[in-house]
Amino acid sequence: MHTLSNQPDTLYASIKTTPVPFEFNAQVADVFDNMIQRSIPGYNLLLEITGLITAQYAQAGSNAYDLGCSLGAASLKIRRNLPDDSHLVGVDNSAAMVRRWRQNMARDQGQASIEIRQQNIQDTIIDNASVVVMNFTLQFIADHQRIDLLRRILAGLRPGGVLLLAEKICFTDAERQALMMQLHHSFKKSQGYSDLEISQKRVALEQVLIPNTETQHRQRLLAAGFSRVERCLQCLNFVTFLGIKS
Ligand code: GEK
Repeated sequence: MHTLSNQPDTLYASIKTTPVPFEFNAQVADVFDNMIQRSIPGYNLLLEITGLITAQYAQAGSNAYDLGCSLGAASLKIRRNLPDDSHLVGVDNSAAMVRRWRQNMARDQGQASIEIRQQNIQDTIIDNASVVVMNFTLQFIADHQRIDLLRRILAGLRPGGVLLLAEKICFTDAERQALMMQLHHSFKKSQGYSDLEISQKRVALEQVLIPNTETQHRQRLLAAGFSRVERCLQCLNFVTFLGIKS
């Protein structure tokens, strides 16, 4: 298991009298590695898969992108699996995340050149790409704008290039939705979060993280122009899709 910081996440441990919408500020960035590993079942496995997909699809002399790169956990896996003559671009609009990405990547010995952009992923230029990774970030983009971002990613990919897209999903079947939410709650409890922490975090995320169903994701990826869409990982209500450009 990787560690980018060992600070435990206790941000929601005490009672919040006025709930504040979740944001990726310095407090969150300080504990983010611990937070994401304890909140997303299968997160470390996804990082391994990100490395495998990069090794399989990265093309010589191309660019790789990590959209919503946070502390750089996926960026490190991508870089270690890129050909030496590739270029890795991390994009995140949080200054606190970008600062820590720089520090974490500076300790890495990889050969591929790197660049970080503090920018909205909707504005970033994507070109000459063979691998684009967007793990748990599309869910923070306004729902009606998601298709345009996917179209821009597709347009920036070389033929044979891929998008790895990981997202929290929801379910139209009410029983399945309730079961998955309950299992996710149990997962977080097993990671040491209290009921209070879990419910306060849920309220903070409610207006900010808007999940889609698996069908919505598949249809939108196909509508954006990806010729094949494969589900390559699912842990409870967290799914990873591989979109391939022919
Ligand atoms: C990982 N991929 O470790 N433009 C740029 N960045 C954004 C935007 C935006 N519009 N919206 C959110 N972010 C990472 C985890 S976290 C997921 C990704 C989570 C950034 C935000 O600042 C944060 O760093 C990241 O996307 C989402 O695998 O916390 O659930």
